[in-house]
Amino acid sequence: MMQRSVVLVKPDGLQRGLVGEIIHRFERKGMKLVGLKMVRMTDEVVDEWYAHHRDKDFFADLKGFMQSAPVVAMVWEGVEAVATVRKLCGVTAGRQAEGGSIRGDFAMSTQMNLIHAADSEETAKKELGLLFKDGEIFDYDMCGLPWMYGKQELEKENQADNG
Ligand code: FUP
Repeated sequence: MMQRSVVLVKPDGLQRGLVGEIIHRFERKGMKLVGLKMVRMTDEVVDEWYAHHRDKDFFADLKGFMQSAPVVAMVWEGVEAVATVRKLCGVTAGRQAEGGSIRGDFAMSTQMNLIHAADSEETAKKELGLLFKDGEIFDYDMCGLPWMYGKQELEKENQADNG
């Protein structure tokens, strides 16, 4: 199975009308959308999601922000999806993010940086478990796949599955 990454369009992205723009970027890149939903993040989910930030001085603000409107949660699949998605997002601090990245093009802030992306395959699995149920992740053939990757790249993924 190809790697999966979890992405959230945060409340600022929803409020600013950037949901379509953000989805479009991953689509154009050639990634496969396998899960998509709108959710309000509960206390429990935010605490787990940002467990590594729970002691930071910005945590209360971050939590309030993440719960200030729904988020749009997505799961994107592709070869090395986690790193690829992070690259498209740009670095955390919007003002420092490179032009051409989502944050670089649309964000001025570190907190209001429009988007969350899993930082490792392990985190992606944890996040997927927090927001998606069985049956909310879809397995289907993407007709454009042979035009997104070379044969050897796809064979390598299949070998990883079988071994
Ligand atoms: P990222 O992995 O890019 O989402 O970044 P971090 O895990 O470092 O931070 C998670 C979120 O905490 C950021 F999206 C915004 C918030 N944050 C702040 O509000 N202030 C900070 O100084 C650092 C992070």
